Amino acid sequence: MTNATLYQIHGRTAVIILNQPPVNSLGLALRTHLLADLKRAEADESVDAIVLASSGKLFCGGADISEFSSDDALAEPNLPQVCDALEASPKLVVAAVNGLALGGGCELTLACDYRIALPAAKLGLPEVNLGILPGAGGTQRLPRIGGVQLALEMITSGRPLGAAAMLDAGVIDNLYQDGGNFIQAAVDFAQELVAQHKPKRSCFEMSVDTSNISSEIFNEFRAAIARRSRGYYAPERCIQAVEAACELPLAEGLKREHQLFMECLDTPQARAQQHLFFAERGVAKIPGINPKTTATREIRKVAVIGSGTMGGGIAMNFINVGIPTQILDLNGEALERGLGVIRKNYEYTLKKGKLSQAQLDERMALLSGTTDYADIADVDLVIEAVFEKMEIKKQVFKTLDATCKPGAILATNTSTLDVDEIAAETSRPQDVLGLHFFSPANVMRLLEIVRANKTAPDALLTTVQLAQRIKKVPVVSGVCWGFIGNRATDSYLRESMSLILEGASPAQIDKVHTEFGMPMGLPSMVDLAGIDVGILTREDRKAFTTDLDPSHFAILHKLYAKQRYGQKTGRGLYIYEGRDKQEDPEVLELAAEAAKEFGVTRRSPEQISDQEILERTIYPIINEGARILEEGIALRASDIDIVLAYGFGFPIFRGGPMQYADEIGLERVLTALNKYRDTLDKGELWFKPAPLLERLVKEGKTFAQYQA
Ligand code: 3H9
Repeated sequence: MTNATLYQIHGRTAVIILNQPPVNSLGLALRTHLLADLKRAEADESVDAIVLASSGKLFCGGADISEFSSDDALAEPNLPQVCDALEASPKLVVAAVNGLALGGGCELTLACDYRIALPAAKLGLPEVNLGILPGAGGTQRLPRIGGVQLALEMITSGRPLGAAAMLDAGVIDNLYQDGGNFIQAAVDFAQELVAQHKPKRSCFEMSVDTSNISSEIFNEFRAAIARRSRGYYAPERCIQAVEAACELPLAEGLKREHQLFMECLDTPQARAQQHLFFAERGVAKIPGINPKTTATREIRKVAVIGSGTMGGGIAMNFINVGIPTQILDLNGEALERGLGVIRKNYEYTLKKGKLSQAQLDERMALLSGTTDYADIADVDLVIEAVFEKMEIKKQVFKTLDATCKPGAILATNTSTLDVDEIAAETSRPQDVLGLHFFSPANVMRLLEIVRANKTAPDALLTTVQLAQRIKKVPVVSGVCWGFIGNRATDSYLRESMSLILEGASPAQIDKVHTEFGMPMGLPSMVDLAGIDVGILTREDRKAFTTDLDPSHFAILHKLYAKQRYGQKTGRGLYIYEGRDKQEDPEVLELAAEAAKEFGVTRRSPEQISDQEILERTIYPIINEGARILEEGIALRASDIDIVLAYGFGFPIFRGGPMQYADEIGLERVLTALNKYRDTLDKGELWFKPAPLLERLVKEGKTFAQYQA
């Protein structure tokens, strides 16, 4: 067990070193030690300055988030008290910021008198991403030290800023670029300040400089972030806290901050966002596979089969991190086109100033194309991204089996097909798995890794770690139709379409979904993705399952027959003029026609409530999630949450469907499912509660408490 802090004396300077791996999160033990060290230094007459430093790679990851679910976060000494003590210390205190200083870590530095930093250091207040706001003085001290605009931007975006930018803003006082011993440099800096009789700089004696800001700044800021903060509770409270900093003396402002912090902390949103924080860090843990004792395979070279949008996007992930990648396409022209698209993508990023010409050249140099399988014989990983048809995929895997070196991992990017069946085409099923990227593959963070029946543990672990290297969040799924995401959301399409058949308008459904927090409603999403694409995917699914009910697809088939494919043809479930859409009476007529054909009872839109739309389209996702969990397709409920939140637009502030269900209560979900099971024509088929859901309700447990 290490000491939470280290205490050293360097001449007349006491150095307090945060020493709580992995990220120096400011739990009760660290806070207690830090405060005790501060008192010790203050009591030592031979000490005239104090340096606060870190023994790790980063300075401090902030408050211990796991304490927020108990009373420990506010147990004394709490973080606001520690920050106040640093600021009130009679001795000069210097923060030595060697790396990331986030949240409470950044707030510690703001409570010090001066800050010295390494060029790689960054300061950030990411609390808003956890559904809260900086609660240890950050909203009051940052506007005083760095100005209102900077504070608003940092606190509402949660994005950290580099040391150079913080130097320009006056938050960092000294950028140490010499490459020597940083703690010694901080000690020297502190002693220089003492020698120059520099004063302490307490925020208690500072007010926010409002001379250069418009009186409208807060409302302008509200308007500027309205789109990205739609549905979120914390961003508005962040703005109110900074507003308070401008209006109130520090002591009053800190009280207001605390009040707003507590309001945020006690919301379902804060619980949801903190749940996703830990869920994201839990996904890579695979029961039965110990990363310390399982040797992984080295991935030095990658090949992607197929040069379409998906193949190109997948390839970019690897060249972005320096892994040479070949794209294979049997059609030379398509290959050239695909390589050209990748170059254009990078040129676009260059134009936006987010990539240099040298980086672009470096990346393109790592990319090559071929039309010959013999050229990819020596790669360590192949990802097939050809047309979503089983026969074509099988042919590709037969060829890969005959061509690739032993030990190469052979992956399919299928989004729905049976990976066991694909693996069976090869003589090495232990090397076969699914890598299901989401479109656009170079942007979306989610990666479903499909573990087939015979996939070897080391092949699985290799791809999980590789996914992290290319900055994806990997979620392991078992084999079933649609894996975790497409399977869980299948009902979302089905019920939305059924509701239209029964008399709801597409706009009514869109409204309920966007109010729930989805980026767009299902009908708009269908039009954007393309009705033709939806129809083709359904044709493929027929090979995998037998229980399909054709009625809910009837309306889409009718639109497809009229070549109304959605936004791209100007008509789908809506009529489009550019991006503007209008309701189309013809769609309602087609729905009535389809309802008649399938014997579906129609109701007027007024008879279909928002509550019914919400329950019928969202609760079945939870129900299917329960089945996915019970069957062991997902390793834990939080993995399903990550897939839905990162890959399917489930609102982050709801934490994914399983967390949402835990929050509103599983009994409520079960009662609603039973109601629709008993009252709808197809109720028995589509609303039968999952046995796991029934069991958890009976036991009074949540999905989070479920252990397989
Ligand atoms: C706050 O400060 C509130 C205050 O304003 C007011 C209070 C009154 N707490 O991400 P990694 C764990 S709110 C607890 O894989 P990396 C993490 O779960 C806080 N645990 O490493 C993981 O555990 P495990 C504001 C934390 O190098 C391990 O550490 N701060 C915390 O890729 C390694 O994490 C933030 O929002 C924490 N604060 O990235 C920063 N941080 O090994 C949140 C990490 O068991 N943290 N853990 O899975 C991060 O953004 C990243 O973790 C960080 C390191 C960039 C620091």
